[in-house]
Amino acid sequence: MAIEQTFSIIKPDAVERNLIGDILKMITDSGLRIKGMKMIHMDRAKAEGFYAVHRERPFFGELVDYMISGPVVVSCLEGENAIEKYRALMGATNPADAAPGTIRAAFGQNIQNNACHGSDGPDTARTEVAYFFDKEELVG
Ligand code: IDP
Repeated sequence: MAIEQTFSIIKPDAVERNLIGDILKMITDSGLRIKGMKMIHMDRAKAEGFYAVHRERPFFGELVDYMISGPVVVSCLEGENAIEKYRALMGATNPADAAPGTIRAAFGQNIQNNACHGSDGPDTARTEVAYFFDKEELVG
């Protein structure tokens, strides 16, 4: 199976509740490696650009408000089948539907404040990693 990279965000609700370490532990326990990582506080333009694909959805404004409500931890993760593996580890978008043992089942609060983001495919992964990281920041 191919070695892939994917993009992760530990979202503001999880950072606020001091869950960075717990979530990173789940990520590294899954075998994924951290290629690059930083804590940032997005401004509105950065968050709107990141979620541009959702611009027409009714929750877009609230989603952007939430994503800029506090700092987040962004990372580039690497490993075999990393994109699918991380999506499975996160669980369903709505924590109420997320399987036991997933990050969102453990730490998500509701369909919006769901603790983490992960890229949904190879093209998105490439775009999202490049949106937050320069090449020289991917040192892992
Ligand atoms: P994903 O994060 O599981 O890929 P998407 O459908 O791409 O899910 O949605 C992006 C983010 O938008 C979700 O992670 C969540 O924070 C938020 N979101 C999705 N659906 C809703 C909704 O119905 N109400 C409010 N926020 C939502």
